[in-house]
Amino acid sequence: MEFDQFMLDLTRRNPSQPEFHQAVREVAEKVIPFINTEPKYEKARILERMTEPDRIITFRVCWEDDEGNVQMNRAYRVQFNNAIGPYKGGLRFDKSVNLSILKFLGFEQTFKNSLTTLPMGGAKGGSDFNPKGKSDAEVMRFCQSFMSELFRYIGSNLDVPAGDIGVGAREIGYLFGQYKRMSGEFTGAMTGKGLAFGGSPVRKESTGYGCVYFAREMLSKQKDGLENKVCVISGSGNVAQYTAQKLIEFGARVITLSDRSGFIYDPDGLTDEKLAFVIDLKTNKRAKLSEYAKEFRCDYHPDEKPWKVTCDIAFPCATQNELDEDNARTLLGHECSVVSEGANMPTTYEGAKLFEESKILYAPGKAANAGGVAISGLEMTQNAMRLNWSHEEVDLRLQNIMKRIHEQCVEYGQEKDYVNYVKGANIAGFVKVADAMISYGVM
Ligand code: NDP
Ligand code: 2IT
Repeated sequence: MEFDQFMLDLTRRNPSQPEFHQAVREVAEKVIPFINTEPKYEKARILERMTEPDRIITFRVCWEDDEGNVQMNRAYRVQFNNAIGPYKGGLRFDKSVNLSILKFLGFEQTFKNSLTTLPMGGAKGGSDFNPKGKSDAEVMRFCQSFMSELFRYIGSNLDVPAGDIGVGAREIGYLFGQYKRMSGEFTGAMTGKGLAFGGSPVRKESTGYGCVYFAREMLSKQKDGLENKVCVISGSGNVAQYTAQKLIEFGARVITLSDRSGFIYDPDGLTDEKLAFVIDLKTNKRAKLSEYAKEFRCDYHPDEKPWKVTCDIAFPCATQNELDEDNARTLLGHECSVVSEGANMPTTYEGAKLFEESKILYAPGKAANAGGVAISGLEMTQNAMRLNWSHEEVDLRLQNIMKRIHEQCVEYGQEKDYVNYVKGANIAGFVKVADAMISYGVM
């Protein structure tokens, strides 16, 4: 199988989808050399089949704003692959949402879910609805209208959505409430639910905690740890908040957070108290991070990203392509030696190449942020059993899952003098899905 020809065919078949091309390129680069040593995958054309979604559902969402104006958005569910379990993946509400972004996310999700060791296929969905500045009532009407259409395509054994950018506890509540009403049943057809209605302990914290647990695994293989490490985090939403919380608990120093309007630089480091302020500011007040700089008298850098700040470890936890080649070069120049991606594909193709070539500990999102969907998988398990585990039990399972993901990356990514985590994650994620697809024959 030839990489250039494969990518040419893919880009021809999917024009104007740069994020999707980028996600496939990063996988294909690692998986094609592997396929060339295992002829059964090429014969069954597994990679071609894995890069074509099972189906894409797209629909109109109409809703009324508080002034009585009719508003319209476009929404999607990309059901990418259900070879190893029901479709599973988040919903994103952001003005930037388009098919290229959701296809990249659904494709990544298939590999990530395979790595969790749990039985989940890959999917992603969302809408170009922009929740910024909307009232709770407007968000509720949008969510109800969105789910009135989506409900017929999801279900606890079919497709189980969850949150992502712009979809947090508030939105999941409205969406699940409408699902329950439309379907006439209470089933675990969504995850990230509130603890009062079938949610799992630790789900809210799981992506961030998992991302830190993964960094701990990488460091511990080098006989190192997180204590006293200086950490730069981007984002200040769900993933960034709980990445920061776990780092503080482990004795690391978190000196930045960011949002769309800039970043804060707090050289003393965040504390639990400062973090509680951030969580309230971003989750309840939905305000800007500049308020933090005012409250705690630290530097605020408007319209900038935090990558110029000297650190030992970087945790990009905001969005795709937020860390480019120049940023990567700056980080490496400052001797940053660990990058653990909380966001999905936060590093550009060129930036990721630099990290790989430098042989630092570089964990791609599909490995490092898999803790979120892993606990979603455990939420499904608990819903099916109709009982709930304790916080401690779920957290322990999360730590074990991140350990197993790390082991799989090492198994497939060990090179002579270092572990190539990108290679390891891509091949390990591929093998399980590919073998299942081969078992089913041609379909
Ligand atoms: P949230 O909506 O809770 O937070 C997103 C954060 O990123 C906010 O601080 C937001 O800024 C910032 N951000 C979003 N878009 C941009 C942009 N274009 N430029 C700069 N900053 C931006 O989302 P999550 O924390 O849930 O998701 C963050 C990332 O993690 C995403 O890549 C997501 O796909 C990934 N992820 C999430 C999981 C989860 O369980 N939630 C699981 C695995 C991965 P502002 O506050 O200004 O809006
Ligand atoms: O990107 C992701 O893994 C998520 N947004 C979480 C998906 C999920 O189903 O919990």
